Amino acid sequence: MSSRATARAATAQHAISSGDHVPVLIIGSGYGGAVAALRLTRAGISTAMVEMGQSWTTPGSDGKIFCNMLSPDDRSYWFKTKTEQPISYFLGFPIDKSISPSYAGVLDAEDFPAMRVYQGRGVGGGSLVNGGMAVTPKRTYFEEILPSVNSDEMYNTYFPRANTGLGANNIDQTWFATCDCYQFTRVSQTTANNAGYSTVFVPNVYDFNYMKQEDANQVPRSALASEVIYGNNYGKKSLDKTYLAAAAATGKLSISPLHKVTGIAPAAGSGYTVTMTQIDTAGNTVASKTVTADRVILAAGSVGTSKLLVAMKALGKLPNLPSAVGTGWGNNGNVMVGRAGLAPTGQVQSGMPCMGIDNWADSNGPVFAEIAPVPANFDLSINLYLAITKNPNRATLTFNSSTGGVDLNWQSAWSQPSIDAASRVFDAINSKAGTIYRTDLFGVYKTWGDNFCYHALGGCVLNQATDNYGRLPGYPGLYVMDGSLIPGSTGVNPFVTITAIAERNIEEIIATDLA
Ligand code: FAE
Repeated sequence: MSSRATARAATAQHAISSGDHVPVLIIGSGYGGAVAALRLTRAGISTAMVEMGQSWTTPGSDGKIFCNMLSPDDRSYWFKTKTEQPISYFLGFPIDKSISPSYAGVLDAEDFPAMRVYQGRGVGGGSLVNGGMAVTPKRTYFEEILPSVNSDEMYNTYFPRANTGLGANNIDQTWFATCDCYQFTRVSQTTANNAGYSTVFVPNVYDFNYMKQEDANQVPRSALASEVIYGNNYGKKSLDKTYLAAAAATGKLSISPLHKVTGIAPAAGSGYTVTMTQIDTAGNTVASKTVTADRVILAAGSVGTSKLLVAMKALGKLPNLPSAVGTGWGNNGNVMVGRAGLAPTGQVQSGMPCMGIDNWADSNGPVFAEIAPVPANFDLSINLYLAITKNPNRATLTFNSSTGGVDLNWQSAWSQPSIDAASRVFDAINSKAGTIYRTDLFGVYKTWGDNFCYHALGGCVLNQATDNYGRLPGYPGLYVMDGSLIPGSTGVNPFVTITAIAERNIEEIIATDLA
């Protein structure tokens, strides 16, 4: 433990210093931040990035940077002493495990009263922990959710640019048809197709050629070794290997990990004063810093950016922010569900999903259901799904003056439209296949995982809380560039949408504001 902490701390040696003045400061290193960093640095602009999580570059005592899902240790969670797994029960019994010490782990499970929001923490944000599914939204739905955005430009230029930058690739369908590690997907596919639902292959940023080599025992295993939500040691093209690596190669990017921004206010004259706390991996405060920046890009994710802006408005630091800041938050209609499958689903399951059940065209309740693995390393004959639904409910983030924190008012009952839509699909599949729901994975006799989400979106919606390119009105040089711009739903897994919108917005901002 101590050798790992020491080695990792060394990666922060280029940390931003108190009193520094920088041309551009990016808060957060997920998709929006990484795109901004690459395009700004390629335009010759020196850019400083601060990230509350650590830089995941140094192996621990086991020789691995990340732990796997079967043996979670302190690296798994952001300052917890017990895992908070999405599937936290099995056969009705709690299966979360103790982890210690409390540590700056890679996955945060941030709890609000009726919603747990999973988020990545570290240089690379959510790309470190996600399933890598790189899905371009359906054009008609994109036009519905973001009507102010020119969809010709998006589908001709920015979605292709995003997919290239992210390194999205497609599975070899011949290999898919026979490999053991996607047996669970084939079982789901067959039962869905038999019930009349179509299934689609989806691209992923995990290198499928690497996965094939894993399968052939030619390289160390990652996707086939139960590595996903606590990080992948090999194979995945997370942002630190794509956008951020390319930005760093310009020599114009500095990244300060373990720096959490706590305040933003206009500086005397122009620009912004940004306050931040530097911590060590045990959570101790190392330094409190104040820097100034000509321009600040908030890329702290839907929850992170919304919390900062809502608090700054309420505390009078950015009092003129629009009232739409903090509104329009949604969970992309996420609900999780398991089926007890009749056919064996395979002992070794790839952690990277490659297929979805596409029932989005159903006007009674659109569903796009990711066929998710259960990487338990033995055959449980479970079919698991993360269903993305068109849930109209939206929550608001508000400042709580008694706690000093920001609340999210999502209500449990608001997940019902998601459950209704997903049940239509899975009731039909179960009925045709003669299978049943698992009721033991999300609680005791609880069928739906409806109190957590992977896809937090909104809170600072494009063309509502910002202008049509992410500029915050009344505050020149202050921008939003992440999932908070997307109005609570995008109909598929969201990071391609976030990346493409960031590509579009930063191009306009560089051309217009920084020329
Ligand atoms: P994000 O990637 O969350 O980056 C924000 C960064 O800002 C984080 O690194 C934070 O630590 C940092 N930060 C926050 N507050 C502060 C602060 N005050 N000071 C400094 N730094 C701060 O934001 N999406 C897909 O498209 N496909 C998938 O297969 C998929 N699977 C997922 C699986 C899991 C388990 C999870 C949790 C998410 C998954 N997602 C998936 C969602 C996806 O990762 C998420 O939408 C994006 O990461 C959001 O990108 P942002 O740039 O908005």
